[in-house]
Amino acid sequence: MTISTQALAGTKAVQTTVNAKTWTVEAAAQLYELPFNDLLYRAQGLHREHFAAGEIELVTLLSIKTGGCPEDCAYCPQAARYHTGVEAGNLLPLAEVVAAAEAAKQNGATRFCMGAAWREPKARDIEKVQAMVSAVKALGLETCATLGMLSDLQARQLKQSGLDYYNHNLDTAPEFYGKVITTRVYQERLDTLGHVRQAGIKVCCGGIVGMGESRLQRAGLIAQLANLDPYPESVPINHLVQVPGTPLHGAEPLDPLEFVRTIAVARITMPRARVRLSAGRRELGEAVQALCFLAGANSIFYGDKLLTSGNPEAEADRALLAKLGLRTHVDSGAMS
Ligand code: SAM
Ligand code: DTB
Ligand code: SF4
Repeated sequence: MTISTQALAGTKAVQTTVNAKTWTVEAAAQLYELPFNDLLYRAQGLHREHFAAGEIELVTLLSIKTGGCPEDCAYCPQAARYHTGVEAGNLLPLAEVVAAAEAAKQNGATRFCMGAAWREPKARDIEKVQAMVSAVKALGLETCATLGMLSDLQARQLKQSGLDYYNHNLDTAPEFYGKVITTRVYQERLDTLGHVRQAGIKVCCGGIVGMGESRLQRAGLIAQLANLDPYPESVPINHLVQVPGTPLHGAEPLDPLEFVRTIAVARITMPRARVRLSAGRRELGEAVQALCFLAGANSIFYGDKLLTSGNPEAEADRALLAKLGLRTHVDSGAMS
């Protein structure tokens, strides 16, 4: 179904395809071109149609296997080939993961995401991660993992142990992808997402902006995500964290308002998804984050650390949410 929408009074008409399944890159790019206030107004309106206004989900990350990764993702401090000062470690023991999950729950997180710096897990790794997933789930937390590429069998094994979400990002538009990663192709990412979906695990899939891509390529990423059928339940939008030693360190910084626009376009094209304001919040500052919430972001990574890099202190985040009159997922009793 294609609907012609008069964007807002006083602005030019914008032809928007609202077929839940098809967003052309051009239609996503047209949203980016809207006057800033009109874009945010529209995103906030849609947000309120589908979610309780002012309710934010808190997700805590834990790196269960840090560094030493064989891949060449140009943004990533955990790739073995770059000299970033991140030391390679082994898979954490189960007890350490459970202790971190208990602390996250205590602090108010509702979802716990376990990340590993792997290209793909080995069979023996999956067994260990399965035990972690079951133990975290038993604490009453939603479970998420991000372990690299997954086979069909591995996805089913993770589902069996109680995995609710799997995070695997498309990262950027297909046209820009080869400038960022050469050790695996776009289609392999789509294949993993297919295995996850097929296994009945909810999909967490987003990308990174600020890597030197064009606006059209940002629109291309969002269109790819929105055209996944169905689109992801969770959409993490990362602002590149520039880490010394990675090839993308020193990239031209993105205008923060362009980041806000990206959140708004994600909200409009994927109205029922949890849009997560992800990496890079420390660098964005409070005012830009407030605009992101206005643009429809309703989830954050919560806790003093992302995987290897810094995140705002949990206490500072609680203060920010209070200052903005935002409630957490737990306060509002919602679990989706
Ligand atoms: N190794 C697995 C993989 O690549 O799928 C899982 C972990 S990986 C660190 C998860 C995601 O974190 C990446 O796909 C990327 O989107 C994001 N990420 C990594 N480094 C980042 C950085 N410096 N800035 C922003 N996002 C980053
Ligand atoms: C996602 O989209 N962002 C998170 C999570 N999924 C795994 C990771 C951000 C990593 C930032 C760099 C680091 O801390 O190493
Ligand atoms: Fe490895 Fe994942 Fe980092 Fe790429 S993003 S280098 S796959 S840990």
